[in-house]
Amino acid sequence: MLLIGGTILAAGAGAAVAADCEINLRSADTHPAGYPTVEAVRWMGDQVKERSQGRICLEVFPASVLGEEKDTIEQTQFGVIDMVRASFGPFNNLVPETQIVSLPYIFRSPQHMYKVMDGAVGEQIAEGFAQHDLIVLGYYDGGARSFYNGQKPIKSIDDLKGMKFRVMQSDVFVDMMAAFGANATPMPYGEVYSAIQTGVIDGAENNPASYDTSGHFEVAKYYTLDEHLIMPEVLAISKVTWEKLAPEDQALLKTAGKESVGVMRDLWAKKIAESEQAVEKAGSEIIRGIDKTPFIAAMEPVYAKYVTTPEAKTMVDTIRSTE
Ligand code: GTR
Repeated sequence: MLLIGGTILAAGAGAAVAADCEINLRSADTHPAGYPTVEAVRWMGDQVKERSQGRICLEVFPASVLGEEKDTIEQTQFGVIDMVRASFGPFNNLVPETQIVSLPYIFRSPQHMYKVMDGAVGEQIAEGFAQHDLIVLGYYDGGARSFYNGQKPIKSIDDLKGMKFRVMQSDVFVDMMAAFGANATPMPYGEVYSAIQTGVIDGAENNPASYDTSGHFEVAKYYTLDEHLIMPEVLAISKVTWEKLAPEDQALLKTAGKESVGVMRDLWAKKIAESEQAVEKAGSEIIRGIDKTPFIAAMEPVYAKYVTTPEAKTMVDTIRSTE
């Protein structure tokens, strides 16, 4: 966001600036147009424009055009980009408060995750983000992440032994893979397709919508619904941008951001069903109904490593006792 002659303009060369807006906000997303996260922030943009009588414009830059997630997060911290929507994964090493809710099998269901993130735990994590110059506008749904690869159907935990999977750039997931008996290769999302295609890795893990829209199903046809991670995602605005806004504009963005959460979660359920159908039609084999008990049991060392402080233990207890 730039302030030029009393008008705040979007930062960056060549940014599309709507002439009639006083404030132009740019939001980054790794997903393409049509993906629920992109459409929810677009919805928010429409609301914000309408409610500000056209003073505030918010534009989503999808498909990683502003960079890979880790870079756009950093740029948002510095105020080069105003907003970012990303998984909790790439925040794990930066905002330690995000780690507990990123542990494998911590949530029983998406509804359990919503309840936790919409309560005191979500607020505590928002304070962690704020310490790193990111103001939380809402928590989105990152679905349930599962393994996929191009070699063989994974039906039990033993099938994972020795295989190489891409994970998000987070120590939690490197430890998770070791506990599963597999090898982790952390890398940006945009590099995964060719890494599988060229055999640098055997596969990756993600939710059905990402498996579909990234095209990863084309190079990794076996998708096992082990659902090891039910992940929250975040929509955050840069503190640098935030502090330049009038309190009434901050309130407007907060409200619209919060409302966009419901829009995203509604779109999500529909998208998951569509994606599962689409990849199966394209030849993917979805392995359903596996016994998750050994997968859950194998995560004990990961919990032992990350749930050490009294605060972490309290957070785990609060999550587990949330009905
Ligand atoms: C997706 C998530 C993205 C990104 C991606 C990844 O599910 O929505 O924000 O983190 O996974 O694996 O990098």
